[in-house]
Amino acid sequence: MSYNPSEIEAKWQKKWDDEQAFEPSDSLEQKKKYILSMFPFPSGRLHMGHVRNYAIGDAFARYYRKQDFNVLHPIGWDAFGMPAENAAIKHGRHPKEWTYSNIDYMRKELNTLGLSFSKTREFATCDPLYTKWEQEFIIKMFEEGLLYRESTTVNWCEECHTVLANEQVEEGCCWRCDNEVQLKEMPGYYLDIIKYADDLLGDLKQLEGKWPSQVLTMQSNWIGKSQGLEFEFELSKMSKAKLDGNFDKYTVFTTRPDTIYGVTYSALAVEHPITKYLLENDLLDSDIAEKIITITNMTEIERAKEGKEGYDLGITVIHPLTGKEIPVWTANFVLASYGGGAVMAVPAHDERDFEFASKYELPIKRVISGDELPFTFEGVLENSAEFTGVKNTDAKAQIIAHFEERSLGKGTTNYKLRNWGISRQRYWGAPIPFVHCDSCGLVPEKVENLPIALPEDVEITGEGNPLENHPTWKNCTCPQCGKDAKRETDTLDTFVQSSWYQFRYATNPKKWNDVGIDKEDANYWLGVDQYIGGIEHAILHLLYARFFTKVLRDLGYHDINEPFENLLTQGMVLMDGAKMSKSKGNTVDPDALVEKYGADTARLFTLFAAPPAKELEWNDSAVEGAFRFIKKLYDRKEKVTGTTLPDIDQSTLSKESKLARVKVYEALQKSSDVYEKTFAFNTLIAACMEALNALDKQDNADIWTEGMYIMLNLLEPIIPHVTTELSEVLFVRENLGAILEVKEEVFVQDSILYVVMIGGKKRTEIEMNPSASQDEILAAAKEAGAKWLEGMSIVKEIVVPNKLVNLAVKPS
Ligand code: ANZ
Ligand code: ZN
Repeated sequence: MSYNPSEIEAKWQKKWDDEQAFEPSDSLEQKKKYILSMFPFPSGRLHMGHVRNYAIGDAFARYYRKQDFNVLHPIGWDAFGMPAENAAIKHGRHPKEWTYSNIDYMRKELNTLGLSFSKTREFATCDPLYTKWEQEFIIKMFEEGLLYRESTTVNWCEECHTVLANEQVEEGCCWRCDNEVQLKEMPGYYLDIIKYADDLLGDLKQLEGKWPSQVLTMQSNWIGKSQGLEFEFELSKMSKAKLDGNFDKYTVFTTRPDTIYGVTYSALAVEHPITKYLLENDLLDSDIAEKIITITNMTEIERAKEGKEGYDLGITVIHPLTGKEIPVWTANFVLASYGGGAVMAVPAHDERDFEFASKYELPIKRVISGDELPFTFEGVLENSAEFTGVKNTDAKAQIIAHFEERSLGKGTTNYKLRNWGISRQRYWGAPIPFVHCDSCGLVPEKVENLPIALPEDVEITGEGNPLENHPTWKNCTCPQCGKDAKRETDTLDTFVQSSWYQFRYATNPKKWNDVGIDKEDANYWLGVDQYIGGIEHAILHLLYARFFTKVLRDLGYHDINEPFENLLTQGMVLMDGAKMSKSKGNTVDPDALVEKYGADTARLFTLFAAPPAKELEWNDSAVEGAFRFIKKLYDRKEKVTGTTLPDIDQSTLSKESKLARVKVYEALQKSSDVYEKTFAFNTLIAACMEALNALDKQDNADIWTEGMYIMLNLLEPIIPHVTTELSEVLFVRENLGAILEVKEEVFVQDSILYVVMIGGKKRTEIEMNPSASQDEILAAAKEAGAKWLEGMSIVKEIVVPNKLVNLAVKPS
């Protein structure tokens, strides 16, 4: 019978389904592995990126199951979000109907890949039962002061009609639709992630060697911790008067307190309250006011592209140490949202301040000795009163202490990280469970009323927030005083759902009605032993999920510090060097691939064609090659004569059989390293291919039996259908799965093959006893190569142990 993947795969998929073969045990005693591939968004169809992600995850899950671990390998759906609403607008489908029908379709597609997922733990994040617990967490966070509502300038995408988190703005454009992002003042809900900045930064240490270092660096830069001095600039008398007594002083943050005596001007953000006051009260020249407003309307990215630009605000401040008067400007490079939105400028020692001072002819004062200006290196202070002569690296702490002693300022830490804006003005999301009451203000919904579900009868037009436009949904009573009140119509950012799903899977589904996260289950299953997903989530999802883990820990839901113990970031799937995407029309449909070659081929190809972290280039002939290998493996079942591992006497074997055995055991030896350390599945597969070729060059039935037994074991996590089928047909199944032992005797060689190179060319081979000396090897090589040495004299002799002899020659 020839290899028929569709028959074999259907048979085993049904069997696995019927037996519920991949449910973890309820017992929390056994050694465990939690293997998690990032869950998919139910866009409608699987793409090759999914196949790769899930093939990698499944290989881990099946490998550890074979080693008798209790394995949790779940799947679910990241199911809220914009595309569902776009489908509603474009095709008139209800987001809920669109989402759940996509899930049904994609679940079938996943099934045809033979992935060993737990079926009882599957959920979609739009399930009301999931929303219910998420809303509870949100309320708890509010009660703990970690969540607040505030009106601020936000990133607004007009195309998506919603606010975006800073993390979702890429080069000034919306990460989803690429539309240019605008700044807009509006109220929203924020999570105080800055409160956890130090914890998030510090714990990156624990992940070293377990996460790609590039991801750790990106997270650390994103958090962007810097230490320095915070102090206040007092406004001059004249300036206070100009500002009608509304302002006395403002705060600045500097990482270079050592340069304090070199301050020659100060600059405020265009959004700074003082700049605003001057603008709004007509205290600036109209042409300057106009230019400032132009800057206000630009995004940070646009401002950066413009080059340094600023305007004298006509006010001054007093230098805190010298008492000198300093001009105050507004400048487009000062960010409103960082360090108080104001800076002390030191043109002599900062590139940016130097450029600005040069452009506007502001004074430049050197306070660190050195050569050219700006001088941005370490050195000794000058022109700095009692600190003159101190090394600038030492002066930092001394000047901070000086400020602190005189209550002029304090040493502080600042973060680039902004608090996480979680409000979205969209329908297809989890409602933020708050109520606006005229008497009580902002009131959280009562926990017993959760979930606050979405209304189904909505009109989705793309104009405005459908919840806001719904005629009745937002009318409610205040949970506190019982008077008429209005429900919040913002919904949660979908990244909130993916921040805690790892805990939901870990919670035994028998408890899903009663708890969001079961503490004992969570403590047993987490951290995730192997997390697999795209590098595009290096900041967003991974930072939020780490943050949620810490918050939920502090709220008492579990005792885990880090959610994802080990992280593998898979590379992209490319076609002709470009990312596969619908818009480029260069996608390969996994369904068609599975239909033509079978799931095992699809899986083998994705794991063989490249190491998992590298990009994977689509290649038709590699797919063919994967298929041929599986077919050959299948066809060799005839060679197997025993039903279990035979006893083999190494001394009776032919040279070819010994070599085949070496190749088989080399593959076996590789296996645990590949699954547990290097993840280089491609090398394990290549080793199996070599072993099969070597087996083909000999005819010992025991060697075939042993070789097939071992290879079926090694390949089962990668191509589970055909290997399980063959194991069932050929072997006593119970034995398969036991940890195989590497037999060292196999590698003891009675002779070593040396390639003999003469004059740079491979000429012949010699077989040497492993104990042969260098001289003996050289002598044998010269004898075997005699005819190529005729008329030549040897100028150099090299013996590479266990490999080759190289004789360099010239005509004699
Ligand atoms: C004076 C100075 C002198 C500075 C010098 C640097 C070099 P990081 O490391 O990124 O935290 N700064 C402070 N607030 C700012 C804002 N809202 N927008 C733009 N720039 C701001 O950078 C902190 C430094 O960036 C601060 O130290 C401040 O300039 C500037 F030779 O103060 B520095
Ligand atoms: Zn009330």
